[in-house]
This record gives sequence, structure tokens and C-alpha cells, in this order.
Amino acid sequence: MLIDLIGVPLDLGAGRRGVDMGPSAIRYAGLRSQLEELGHTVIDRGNLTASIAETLPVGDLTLRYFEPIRDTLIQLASEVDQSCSQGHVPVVLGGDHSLGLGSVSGAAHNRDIGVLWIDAHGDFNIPSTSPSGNIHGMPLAALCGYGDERLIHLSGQRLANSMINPHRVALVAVRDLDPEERQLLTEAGVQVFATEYIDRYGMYETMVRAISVANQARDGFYVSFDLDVLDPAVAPGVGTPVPGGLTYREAHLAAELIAESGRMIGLDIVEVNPILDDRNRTATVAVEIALSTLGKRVWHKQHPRTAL
Ligand code: 5AB
Ligand code: MN
Ligand code: MN
Ligand code: MN
Repeated sequence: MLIDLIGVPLDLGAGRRGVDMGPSAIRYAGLRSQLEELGHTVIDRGNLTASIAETLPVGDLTLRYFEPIRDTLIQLASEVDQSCSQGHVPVVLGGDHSLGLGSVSGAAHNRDIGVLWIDAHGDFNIPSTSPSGNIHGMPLAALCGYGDERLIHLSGQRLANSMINPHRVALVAVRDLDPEERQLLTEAGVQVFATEYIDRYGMYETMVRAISVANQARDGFYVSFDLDVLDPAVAPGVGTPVPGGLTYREAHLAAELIAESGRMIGLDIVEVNPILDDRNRTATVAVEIALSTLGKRVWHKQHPRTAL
């Protein structure tokens, strides 16, 4: 595979500082060299430009830092679109999860794709339902056409053909939803595989079903992986930890099944916060998950019962 690494040092969408350092922490944990060991060709496209909170007015409190976030997301959408057009696989290093609006819009530009959103949170707020006004809680709603017009149509005409069909979206391992966010998810028809679903059916069954939802789209699916989906004991370096998350092995099983489907067209790895981390442990886990998503296995053979 030809992999494009795209760093997005953005934290304006989150409630606290720090995830802007995520791309450095993930690179420092050895992503590139390990992808090359797997046999991939890696092009590191460096970091996009992002502003910092200290130099900016917050603007509309229901859509905090919208304008500087938009400027970064427009760059990101175009980089991801280009990467996909060249037949490469973009791997986006975050950064806060508002970037998912840019990356997925770019991947969906003139393509019919599904989305696997792997996250403790729904990221399906709109300004009127958001308890925080933080845009990292809104990207999935905007991708599906819900919320502020400015977010939905990030750059006017150019991204007009990049809407996601909510019926092709699977939300995996969610366990913290705001009340009206839950209503909106139901109304939109997103397939929600909450943590209690995983308790009952196990991670294997959950992922087979989630992948089959996202895989209905003609051109494959995009994976947006928020590190807070893992249990805080495994990934302490995130801004919005929620107890009861995925184990290390459950996250790897998810990643391995995604790889086996052969249908992932791009990947976000987001919300790594080095300030809150314990000696780069979360960034290291992020790298390990990215590797499994891109084909790394303990043993080279696929399990015979896997039929994806
Ligand atoms: B993350 C919350 N729902 O909207 C909100 O980390 C949290 O990208 C959003 O998943 C968490 O502020 C956003 C309370
Ligand atoms: Mn998220
Ligand atoms: Mn989250
Ligand atoms: Mn519907």
C-alpha cells in the first residue's frame, strides 16, 4: 500500500489544550518505520497549519473557534481527496476530532463511502444540543447533514458532493451520549453499537455487523478512530476519558477485521493528548492500532471462521 501521513496539529475543537501535539507524539512512537517494516510505502506529508487558541477570539460560543477550524479542515479535505484520487491510503494524525469532518468530507468527495466511527462519544451534536459548543462533539452530525450550515458546507460548492448517508454509518463502542444527541442519532438512522451491545455479542460479532453497515457503500469506507474509545487504563492520554472502554485486544480485533475486509480507504487517529499521557503510552497504542488496521498480524494466517 501507498500510505500518506497527514498531521493535523489542531486542538481548537476540543475543550482543553494538548491534542495539537498528538501528531508529534504519534510520529515519535515510530509509526512510519513500523509501517515500512510491514511492507508499505509511506509518504509523510508533514503537518497542516492550524492556529492556536491563545492568539484567537473564541467567536460564537455555540460553535467555538469555527473560522480557524474551518481553515484547517478545508486544507485537510483537499489533501485527503488528493490522496484517495491517487489510490493512496491517507492516515490522518490528530489533533482533535473536529478534523474528521475535513478528512471524511475529502474522502467522500465524488465517492460513495460508508463510515466506521469508533469512539466513546457520538460526536453527533449540533450547536443547539451541544453542552460545550466544542466542535469535536459535532463532526459526525455535520457529515450526515445535521447542524450549522457553515459546518455542513465547509467550503461551499467544492465539498457539496461529500455528504454521508447516515444509514452507512456505524458508531462503535459508544458509551457517553448527550440526551438530544441520542435523539438525533435515532432520527438520522445511524447504526449504534454501544458498549452494552459488545457485552452481549462480543467484539467479533459487533465488528462483523458494523463493517457490513459501512461496507454497503460502493467505494468502501473510512475509519475514524478516537483513542478515547479504549479504556482509560489502556489509553490515559485523552481529553475526555470515559470508563468502561475497549480492552487492548478488543481494539486490535476491531482493527484486524477492518484490515481483513480490504475496504478501508482512509484512517483518522485522533484525540491523543500528550500532556495527559503517561510517557507516550497512548501514542504508542495509537501506533499499534494503526498498524493492525493496515495489516499487521501476530500470525499471518486468517482465522478460518472469518468471512468478511
Ligand atoms: B470527542 C460532549 N458530547 O459534545 C460534547 O472526543 C463530548 O471527539 C464530546 O469524541 C467529545 O462536548 C468529542 C460532551
Ligand atoms: Mn470523537
Ligand atoms: Mn470521543
Ligand atoms: Mn432514515
